[in-house]
Amino acid sequence: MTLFKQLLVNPNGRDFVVGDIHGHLSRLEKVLDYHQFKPESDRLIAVGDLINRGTDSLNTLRLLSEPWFFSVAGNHERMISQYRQALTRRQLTADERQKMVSIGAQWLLDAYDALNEDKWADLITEIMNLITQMPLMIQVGNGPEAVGVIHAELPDWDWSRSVTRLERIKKVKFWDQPRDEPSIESLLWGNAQFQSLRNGEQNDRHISGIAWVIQGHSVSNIPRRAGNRLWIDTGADESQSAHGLSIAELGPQLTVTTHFRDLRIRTERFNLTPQPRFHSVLMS
Ligand SMILES: [Mn+2]
Repeated sequence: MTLFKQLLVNPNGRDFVVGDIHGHLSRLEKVLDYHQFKPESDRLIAVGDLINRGTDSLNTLRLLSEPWFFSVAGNHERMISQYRQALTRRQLTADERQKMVSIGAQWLLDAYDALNEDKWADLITEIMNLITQMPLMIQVGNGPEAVGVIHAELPDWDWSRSVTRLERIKKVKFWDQPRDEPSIESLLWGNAQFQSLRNGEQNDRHISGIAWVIQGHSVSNIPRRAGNRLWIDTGADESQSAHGLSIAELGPQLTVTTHFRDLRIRTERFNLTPQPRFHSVLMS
């Protein structure tokens, strides 16, 4: 078992990729209804950060048990896993409790404080079992038409090299160990590429070896594209009407629909531009 998951092309239905849900399950359900999502044939792949801040983190996380639902892990799932021992033993320090509050994990603290020993053991075991099955990279399909899904930022400009890097780390070991794994940390936390895009820097570089890389983590009012990288976290957990939940339908074009809090809906289609054959890196 590795931290990379490959899905074959869906022969029977549609594939969607959704931005950071952060516990907003009822909003996700409305979005899926709008797109006439069919659980018997369609699939939904999430960019991670299923939990924290919203009103129903637990049942959002439980979507991982559904045959039609897949997700990479985000930094929020990672942070919870890093408190695994203290949570399981109910030995959170005051500082750790404060940290849980600050990341929006009050839902977990409430259960931690309220449940009896058996019920808490069952719940934290269930939560950790769900989190520790999550991969960090998902690839849908094969070859140049494949689409990659990650949470934050790829550690390498080549998709396959990033997969190789990831596969050096054992899944069980990654999720068991609270310490960071520097070689892949950007997958969970990286924000530099998005910042450079925001600063208006010319940066339409492509990730080679993949058609698209769809990612979340960095919040923007509308989906943002650079090269074949597409950020779709439009801030589902933010209270402002300018924010909402974005969902991309895979196909010859990417159709990205943002469902804003004030019920506005914005649809944008993205065509793949030809990928440069040579990288300027070769000149250096
Ligand atoms: Mn995140």
